[in-house]
Order: sequence, then C-alpha cells, then structure tokens
Amino acid sequence: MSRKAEPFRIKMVESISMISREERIKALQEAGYNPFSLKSKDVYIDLLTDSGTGAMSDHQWAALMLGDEAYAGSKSFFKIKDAVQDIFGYKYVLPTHQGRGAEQVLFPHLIKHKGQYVLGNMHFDTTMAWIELNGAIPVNLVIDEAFDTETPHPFKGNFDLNKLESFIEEKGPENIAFIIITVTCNSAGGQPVSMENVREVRRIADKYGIVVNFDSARFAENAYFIKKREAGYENKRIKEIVGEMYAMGDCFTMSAKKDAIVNMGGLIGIKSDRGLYQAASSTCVPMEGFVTYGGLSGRDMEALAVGLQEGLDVDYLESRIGQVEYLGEELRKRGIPIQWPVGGHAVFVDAGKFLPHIPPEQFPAQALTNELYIESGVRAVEVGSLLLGRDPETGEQKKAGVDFMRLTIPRRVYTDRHMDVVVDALVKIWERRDQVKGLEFTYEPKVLRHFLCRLKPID
Ligand code: PLI
Repeated sequence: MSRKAEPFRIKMVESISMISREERIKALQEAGYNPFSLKSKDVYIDLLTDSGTGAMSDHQWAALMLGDEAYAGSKSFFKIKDAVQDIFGYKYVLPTHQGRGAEQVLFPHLIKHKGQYVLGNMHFDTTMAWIELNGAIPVNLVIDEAFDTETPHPFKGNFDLNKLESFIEEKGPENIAFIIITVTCNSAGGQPVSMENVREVRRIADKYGIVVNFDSARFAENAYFIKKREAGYENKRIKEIVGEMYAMGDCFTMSAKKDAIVNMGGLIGIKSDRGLYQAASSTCVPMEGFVTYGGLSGRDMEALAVGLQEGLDVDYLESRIGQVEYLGEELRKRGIPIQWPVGGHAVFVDAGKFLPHIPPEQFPAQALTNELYIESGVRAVEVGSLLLGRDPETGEQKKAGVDFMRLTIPRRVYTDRHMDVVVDALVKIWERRDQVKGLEFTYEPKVLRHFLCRLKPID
C-alpha cells in the first residue's frame, strides 16, 4: 500500500522509555492486572485511548494566548459558537468540560420518565452510565456484521433499521426517550455509519416523532469514511459531508478530546429547539459552569475552536486513518485476528479468537492487554466483557458481541516505527498464546467496574 507522508513536521518532542521486563511484571501486579492503574511513566507506548492524547498544532498552541478568561461572555466562547454554526449548522452551543459533562447536562432533558429506552447503534460506556443514572434503559441496535470481525462491510457502525423500527413498534414511541447515533461507533471498532443509514434513522425518527442526538466524538473520521466508501461522496469536502449528516440530527453531545484534537473539552449543540437549550442551560450552570465557559478556561475554548476546523482537514484525516490501516494490515498479514476493515481511531484485536481457551467470563481481552504490556510496555485497553459489566437487575455478566483489545492511536503522536513495535510484540505473544491465563476479580466495583477493578491470573 502506498501512503502519502504525514502532512506535518515535528516541532516539539516528549521523551519516552521502556522499563525492564521484571519492572513491568511488578508494575502490573501492583496495578491489580488492570492497566488503568499503571503509572504512565511505566508505559512505553500508550494506546489506552485517543481521548485527550493528541498533539495540538502550532495554531492551537498560539490560540491559547488569546484566551479570554471572562466569567461571562468570553470572546473565546463566541469563536466556538461560530465554528459550530459554520460546521454543523446548529444555533445553540454549550461548552462542557468533556463529553460525559455534555451527557450529564443534556440527557435529563431528553429522558421524560423512568423506564424509557434510549436506542443507539452502540452506546459508549459513559453514555450508557448517564442513560442508566437518569433511569432510562440503553439499547444497542447495531447491524450483526459488527460482531463478525472477519467479514468486510464498509459501515459496520450502521443501525439495523428493521430492529430499530420493530423495537419502537413493540415498546411504543412514547417509551423511547431519544435515539443516539454514535459516529464513529467506538464500541464496535471505531466503525463508521453511512449517510444512507443516518437518513433512514431520521426517517424512522420522524415517523414516530423521536429526537435524534449525535454522539459526535469522531464526527470527522466518520465523514472521511463516507467520502471514501459511499457512492456520491467522493468529490465532496469533509465539511460538506459533516453538514449533510448533522442536518439530520436535532442535537449533539461531543467529546472534543478526539476529533477536535484538544486535551480537554466537550460540547452540546442544539439545532433550533430553544426550550431544550434553555433547560440544558439551567442544568449547565450548577454542573459545568456558566453557559459561556461550561467548565473550560478561555484558552481551552480557543484551542477547541481551532481544533474543530483542523480536524476536518482531509490530508490530516488520510494520514491519521492511514496509520490505523497500516497497523491493521501488518497484524493481518501475520494472522492476528482483528476487526476488519479497521475503524478510524484504533485497531480492535479479536481476543476471543486470539485466546480461544479463555472464556469470556475470564476476560480474554484483558488477559491479552496485560500480556502485551509485559511483552513490550505497550498499554492497550479492553473493550469487551469486563467493560460491559453485569445486568443491573439480575447481576449476571452481560455477553459482549466480541471481546476486543483496542489499540487506540492518539492523533499526530506516534510514528509507524512505534506501530511496528506493537506488531512485533503481538506476534511473539501469538506464538505462545496457549500459555496466557484468564483472570478473576479480587475487587469488583458496582458501576463502570473496568476502570477501578483489581484482578489476578487464574492458575
Ligand atoms: O471521555 P469524554 O467524557 O470526553 O467522552 C465520553 C465519550 C462519549 N462518546 C464516545 C463515543 C466516546 O468515545 C467517549 C469517550 N471515549 C473514550 C474516553 C475512549 O477512550 O474511547
């Protein structure tokens, strides 16, 4: 595959180094076999997340100096507002400290009563938590192909439209709080949603009078996939594609720590519903801060306003997604089972296939993540049974469609040589995979357990 070189050069560097294998074994033991509890100084290449880990550009760093720290009416806020209107065409904007802040402020106003359903292609974990904390029930309705890692499909993040409509018919539209389209669909492998699918979801939502919210962390990467894979979009600009997508939504929540390439920040966008904006504003003030800063400093807002536009640059997106594809292809060449085609922000390794001797309740993807750290100092993250947790009613372990280990690539941070280190390490583990052991809890928190739990290998 021939790829263009990165459309940037490096102006500042941060040293990283690898501690010894014995030190890594000890560090992991002390972390309770949970990489979230590792100290970052003990990590060589950090592929835990692409959230807030990107490298800001010189334009973003320069913009920091312009931050207007006024408590109310900051000039920096109006730059965000202009950028949101320009890109998404939405009238109302509330900044928040990050994506989950946006969810916490907006969701209570979309959920009308306890027991309502929130329908998504596949909800992210904090999104699921905020739905549940507001008394509603999250439901995932992604197409079955999302769980079949070997069969190619250009848009594995799509809604199963039959399932969506049948669910609404069965439960009654009055019991549906709203629909969330997560772009790209993180939990299914950073997989995109097609424009056609968005259009159909909108049609169904209109038929039953249901609000559509975009979970927008990776909105630009989704638009890039539409440009590359959907007929009729090859000659459109990324911004035009984003505009067309968002014309079909009513509101959005966004973690700006991904495609807007800032280290902290989030947004709520509301297309035109003044009542919803006023209600959300009243919640924003006590929870996140006044409506023109919402938990962000003026300088954060400056960097965010620049990052929203920079994230749309097609050369940058080609290089960024090209690097994810490079890692995926190198792994596939060596027989490592991954979600195929790769998504926008990460390569998802199918740990159930990699370690078939470890059952889901012993967390194969967590076991593989730990092994990767010991082998190479690379930190990945589990997206599978451990993350999914238990049914709140029955206490039973929920079934993950696939137990994934996510190799998440920060934006503009690592080179392809770093990717090669990951490939070499996984190949070594692949050769001795039958020796990797499953895990059991020594401490299991009730909510979002994967962040803080402690585990030990089963002998
Ligand atoms: O981490 P936040 O609070 O800025 O955003 C929450 C969030 C919402 N939706 C989606 C699709 C996400 O991916 C997301 C956060 N993702 C993280 C932290 C990740 O590692 O993927």
